Amino acid sequence: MPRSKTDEKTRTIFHIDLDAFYASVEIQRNPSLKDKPVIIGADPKSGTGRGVVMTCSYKAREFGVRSAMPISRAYGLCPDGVFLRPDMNLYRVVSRRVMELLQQFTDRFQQTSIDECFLDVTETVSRYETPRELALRIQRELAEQEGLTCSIGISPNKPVSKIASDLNKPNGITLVEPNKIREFLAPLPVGRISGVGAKTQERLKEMNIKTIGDIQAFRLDKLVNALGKHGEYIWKIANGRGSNKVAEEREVKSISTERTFETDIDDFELISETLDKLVTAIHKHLQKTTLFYKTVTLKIRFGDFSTFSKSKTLGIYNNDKGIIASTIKMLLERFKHKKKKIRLIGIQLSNLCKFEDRQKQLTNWL
Ligand code: TTP
Ligand code: MG
Repeated sequence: MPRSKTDEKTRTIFHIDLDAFYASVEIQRNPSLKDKPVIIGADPKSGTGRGVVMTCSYKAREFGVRSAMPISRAYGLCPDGVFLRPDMNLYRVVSRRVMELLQQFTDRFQQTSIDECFLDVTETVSRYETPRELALRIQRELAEQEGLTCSIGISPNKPVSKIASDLNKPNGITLVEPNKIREFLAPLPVGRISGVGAKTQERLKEMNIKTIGDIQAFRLDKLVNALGKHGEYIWKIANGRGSNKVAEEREVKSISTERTFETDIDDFELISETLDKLVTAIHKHLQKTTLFYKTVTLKIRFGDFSTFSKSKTLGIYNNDKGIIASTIKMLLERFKHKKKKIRLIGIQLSNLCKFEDRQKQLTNWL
């Protein structure tokens, strides 16, 4: 049976992984840390601390510090390093903004961890000279908008792109041409395949399999006999036949944006100004989608971390900026009687529907 055009088409999958993510966010927040060994994790307590390193800057890696290493060992290797406790809230907020930025390059997007995602850019690359041009553009935007760097792996499938993104860190781009996948993989150790941990590596070693090339030379049925379904999974990846399915567009339940003030404030004029900026930002985001909203929510967190939100559900779906602004103004009035200083304000649009669905609804009424 002839295969459809899209089946035949070699897909272009990007795997994007941010470099030294938590450490890079800390350097972005405090640029005086640039070029210093920055280590995020438990308190080293002058070398007696318990707990581990979560990550560290590339400068710290020059001293031999690595993720998951005991913090006391890291202190021994790099006693003059800048040791910081993690600020997970900040990393989550930055991650969300980064992922929103990356999603703009395709609607086939799949986030796989706080700092990693796949993009199927098969359609997008047709607007660029080469896939590398698109990768450079993504790196540039990330640097300009967030001051962060990332490494990008490019190939026709997810597992190979993931392996590739790790090979030229930091700020690297590694492209594997479709007809060179097997030779690219062959010299790499089996542990490079995501999902091949210490236990599987041990089993494979017993069969004299150390590199991905050794798997390529191994018979599929024998590998399945030894490792069951996992064997088939590994064999397919080794032979360039891993999955290229990047999850389809997620169903977006809400769009939100928020801002934490440098110091807690009660100046309502400044709060209104900030809200105007948030309205502009959220509306800009909305315009990039085909979504309409029905519910507008204002969130406020006071200096004591107590958090409240007030919502208004409108009579109709719409995508109007003025309505967001006036609804937010109205909701803000309800907070004015509280005489507390404000730490954070945020806006959310929810009860979303796609423009196409809305048209369908309208025609149903005709
Ligand atoms: P990674 O992407 O594995 O690491 P990284 O971004 O710090 O560095 P690289 O340049 O090599 O990609 O993980 C992303 C974040 O997840 C990392 O910044 C901190 C966190 N993390 C832990 O908390 N514990 C761990 O053991 C690892 C590996 C990561
Ligand atoms: Mg990373």
